[in-house]
Amino acid sequence: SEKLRVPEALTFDDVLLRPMESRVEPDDADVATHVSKNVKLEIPILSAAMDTVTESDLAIAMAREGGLGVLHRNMTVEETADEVARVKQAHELVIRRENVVTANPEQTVSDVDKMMGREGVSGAPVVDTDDTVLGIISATDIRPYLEVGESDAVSEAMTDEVITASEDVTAREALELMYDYKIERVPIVDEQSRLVGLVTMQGVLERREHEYAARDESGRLRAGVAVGPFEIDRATAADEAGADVLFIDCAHAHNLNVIDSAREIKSLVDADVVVGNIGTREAAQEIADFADGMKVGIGPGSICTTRVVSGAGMPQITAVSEVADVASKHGIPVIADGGIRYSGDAIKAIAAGADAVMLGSYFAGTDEAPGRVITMNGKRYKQYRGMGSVGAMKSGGGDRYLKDADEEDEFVPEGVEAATPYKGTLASELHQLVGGMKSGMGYVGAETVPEVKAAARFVRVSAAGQTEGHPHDVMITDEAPNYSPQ
Ligand code: RVP
Repeated sequence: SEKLRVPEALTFDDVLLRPMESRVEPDDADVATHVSKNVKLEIPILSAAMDTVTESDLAIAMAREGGLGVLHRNMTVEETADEVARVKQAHELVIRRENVVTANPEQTVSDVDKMMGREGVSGAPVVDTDDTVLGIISATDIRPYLEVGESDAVSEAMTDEVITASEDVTAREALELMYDYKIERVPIVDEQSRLVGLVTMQGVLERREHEYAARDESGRLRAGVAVGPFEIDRATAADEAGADVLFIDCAHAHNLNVIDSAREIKSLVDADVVVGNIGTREAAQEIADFADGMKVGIGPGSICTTRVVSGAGMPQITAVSEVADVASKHGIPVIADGGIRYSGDAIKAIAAGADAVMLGSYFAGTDEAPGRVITMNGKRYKQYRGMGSVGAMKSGGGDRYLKDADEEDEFVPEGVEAATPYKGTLASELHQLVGGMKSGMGYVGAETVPEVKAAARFVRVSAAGQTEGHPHDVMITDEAPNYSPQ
């Protein structure tokens, strides 16, 4: 029958990149990309908005490495605003006044010593009651006093010729002051010499270490936030807190009620609005007039049971390429979300037309992800669960998936709760991921993400070819950092 003349849809393991003529050395490949119309990143990687993946700690680490963390929404609107603020304020060159530890001139030296220990700082500006900077006191100033004069006043022990700078100081200028005067911290003052912030040597160095960090125009780290399709309040609160990109977080964004609401959210916020998830060209056409980005993935996630439970889904390579066909005509970036197990999958997604990729399980095992390390049978794991799992829905997973029940046994979950191997730092995981993607760029002879999208070609892989592609007929004795048998 006509109905059974069905089109074929492909996923990662069905295809390989065709090796092509190249002069591209992987080290020279440039992976910078857009995740949404107005947000460009140095690496094309996002972390999933899941409560076992992205909270502010991981989002900060992602942005420092050049990617983007998307905060999950299994929390109150106030908590979302706080989490966004934490990311935006992390690693600012100038620590703001409210976060600067200060001393007052009448305090005793031993008092200040204890306070600095408690706060984990090794120096503090000394200010009087109206915040005028009188001096600066450091552990080095204090040390001799602790032996012979610990009840002396801070005003005795402090350095009172303070080198200060104004708010518009650059990292370079601050470093020069520190070098010239052999100091480690420079108080930032207003015209009345009142303290408004502090620049520390550690802060400057940290910033230089992360030259590719994702930053907004004013130098703050970038933050992405998931918002439910009907959560106008969370969207506006996240926007006001400084979120750079809002992600409409829905399992099926080709729902016309969702699209109406997403359009309304877009009209209310300054942040870019990425709409998802979708998996077809028809869905892409429906949102092309207002979306700043399109996120693709109906059922590919490692913890996702949508395809089994609902019978619906789109294998990810086909889904990405259908959406990209439409999005590229409108200049809208595409994010491939879910199902990526290896760096090879990530570069295949880009070859199929994505501008960036989003991963959950890949990052859930890192130190920066929420949750603690658990040991089972002598191996270390971290918890990883679908946002449509019973556990996540019970703790308020929102309306991403059908949730029309109060009782646990009434939920119809579309995800599972699982554990994923413990992996160490996010930075080392990202290093492997991006390194592998650059290697792929070398094989296809493409030096940039747009070149991969335009030039890469696929070949179809048979079951025998698939087996051949993995280690075979050997017993692995030492695990590689970027490969584990599935
Ligand atoms: P993966 O990287 O394969 O672990 O997939 C992560 C993605 O899976 C998420 O970004 C999200 O789109 C999807 N997800 C999250 N929860 C669920 C679920 O419960 N079905 N799916």
